[in-house]
Amino acid sequence: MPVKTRREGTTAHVTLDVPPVNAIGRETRQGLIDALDWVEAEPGLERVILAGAGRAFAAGADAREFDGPALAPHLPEVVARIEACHVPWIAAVHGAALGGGCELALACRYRIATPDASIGLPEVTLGVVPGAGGTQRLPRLVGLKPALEMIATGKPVSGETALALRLVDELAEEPVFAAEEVNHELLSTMVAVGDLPGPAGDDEALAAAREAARRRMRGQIAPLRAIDLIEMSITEPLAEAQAVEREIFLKLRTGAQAKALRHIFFAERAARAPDWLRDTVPAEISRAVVVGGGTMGAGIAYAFLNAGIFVDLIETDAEGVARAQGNVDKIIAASLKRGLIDEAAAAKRRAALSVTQDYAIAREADMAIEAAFESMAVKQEVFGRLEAEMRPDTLLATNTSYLDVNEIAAVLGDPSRLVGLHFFAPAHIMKLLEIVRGDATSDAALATGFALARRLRKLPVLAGVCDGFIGNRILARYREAADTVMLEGSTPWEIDAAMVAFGYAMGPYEAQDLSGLDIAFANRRRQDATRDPNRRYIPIADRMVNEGRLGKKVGVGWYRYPGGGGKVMDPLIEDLVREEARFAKVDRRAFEPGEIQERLVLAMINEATRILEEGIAQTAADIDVVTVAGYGFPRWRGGLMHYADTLGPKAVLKRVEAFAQEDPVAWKPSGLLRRLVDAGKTFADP
Ligand code: T1G
Repeated sequence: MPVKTRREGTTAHVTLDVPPVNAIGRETRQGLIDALDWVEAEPGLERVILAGAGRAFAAGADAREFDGPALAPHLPEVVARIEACHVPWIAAVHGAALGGGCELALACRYRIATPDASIGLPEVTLGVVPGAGGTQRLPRLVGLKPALEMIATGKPVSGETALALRLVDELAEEPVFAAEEVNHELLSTMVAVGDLPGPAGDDEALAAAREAARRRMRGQIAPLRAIDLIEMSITEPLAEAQAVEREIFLKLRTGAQAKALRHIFFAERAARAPDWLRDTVPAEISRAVVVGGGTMGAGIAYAFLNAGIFVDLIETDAEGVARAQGNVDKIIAASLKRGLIDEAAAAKRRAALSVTQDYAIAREADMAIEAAFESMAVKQEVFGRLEAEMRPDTLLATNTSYLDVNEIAAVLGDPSRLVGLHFFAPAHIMKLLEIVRGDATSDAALATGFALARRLRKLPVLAGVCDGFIGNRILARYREAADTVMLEGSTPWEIDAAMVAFGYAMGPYEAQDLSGLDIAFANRRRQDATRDPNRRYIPIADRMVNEGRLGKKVGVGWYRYPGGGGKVMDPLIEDLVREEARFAKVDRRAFEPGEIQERLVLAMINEATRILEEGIAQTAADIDVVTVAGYGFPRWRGGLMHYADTLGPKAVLKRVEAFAQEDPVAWKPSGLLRRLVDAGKTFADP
């Protein structure tokens, strides 16, 4: 039964019970209608308390229903009946009251929440607008500006903030008990939210909200539609405005952006240990060694400290120890400054960290991860020392972003202990974690890696061993395609602008300036010995490094950064590129943004199909999680392979074959791409 009802004296309890988070599907809506019928037939009731079983009030409409037709009874009908019910309803909120869950609470006469509840209308993050009156009731209750902030960004508020906004009437650690105590007279005087007057107009706030939505959620339709609806709440009667809201919701729900955002939402939740690991018991990790206290090592250490894991950070010498301690302290101070932790939590983290040169401390550890210099010799030496000290059943992990995990494992007496845990900088913030399975990696090591990812609240994606695993291998093709377009006629800023127009927050060249051109340079040098001599090589990025243009950190890269400030175009780059084009005997031509986007994205898609074909990635959805969570692919396009499916394998193959006429090596279509077309399958098909 998705909705449970019981009577206690003059109180009716209506409880949503759809594990794990009370998503509101058709059966739940019908259950609420049945509960309303029951309440309206029961004599002598004075209040109805609406609550959620388990860890949430209600996570909102069941988004899995959005691909099909809207099924009666519809949520607006449920909301309207609750609001019109002759017995006042009280929402007793704990955990999440989001989307339709929040709209149910807005239909109630009175709202009580726990201080740490999460209340909001995040529909735009799924590419839709609230569809059960949220854009009309929330502004009536909290005013125009708070409603604009909450709905157009989709950000929920805590119970504490909700009280300050008057979104809830009371805070309580036990909302249901508090609901039983609400004064009956008070309850009977509460006005239905839908009967409140519309909010005062504020053209400045509306303009600011639209400008923010265009900037922060560029290319997305739902936020701007939501603002239009909120603006209607100022002047239009509820019924008329809600009809428009419902129409817009139904239209967006089946649109490309909503499908893409729903896809990535569920793909991220499917990013977990593969089924075949289900019966493998992961090791318990309470103490971890991190070798290397640079940016990555300190970030990894802090991610562990955040998860309540004790960390022994090992560095090579006293200077390294001091630097590592400083790096972790900087992160703690930044978290304090941003209000992510309080002083007590900061002290707890400091107390759970030790920084040392002494590998003997590894004897106490349940696992070790190295974030040492990206050199095979250095990493092998580190693992040799760790293995000598650690218990034989403990996990050994490498954070390498490129090096061969099998070669690293080769120095171990027991290579089955080794797994790649590829974090992304900043490691305590970026959610993506590539879990790299070496030839010898045991199921136990993998299971522990996935369990650790869950504990660190990361998005784990299983990757096979190859140069760059999943994300960096696709990134290398993206950059190669960009350099090719640049040599043949474009500029870094034209290419960046094209990819920003596609939906990236920043283009490939600005991104390189931020990360530093020397990292990729070092990787290209490492690949020199094995690079395909028949593959066209664009030397421009090498020349940049050789001329000291390492990126923002030195004030000049693909752009100049006068005074360490923002990027400015540098005419010298155009001369440099023209000269390299002359050396390469290339007749340059102009490239339109659309063609730049197509070449760079298709290059990534073609490489991604190779990654799937080789089993380096398990599914197309995994590649979507990697590209969105780790490489800035526009979330509202669903990820690289979801986007590829909007084009279709047939269209992708046709264009890749056209480009292959120019360069048969770089644009060789993968076998999988051809097979999908022949079979009439999509990239998402298993
Ligand atoms: N629909 C369907 N399934 C959902 C769901 C939803 N709205 N929310 C969560 N799940 C599933 C999720 O896929 C996972 O499944 C499990 O629940 C636990 O989720 C009409 C139109 C509530 C903060 O956008 O933000 O209402 O993997 O792993 O980390 O106006 O889930 O176990 O099989 O995320 O504790 C608006 C979406 C919908 C909220 C809990 N609501 N959900 O986080 O658990 S549109 C949202 C969340 C709408 C109305 C409109 C989070 C959470 P599985 P989880 P969590």
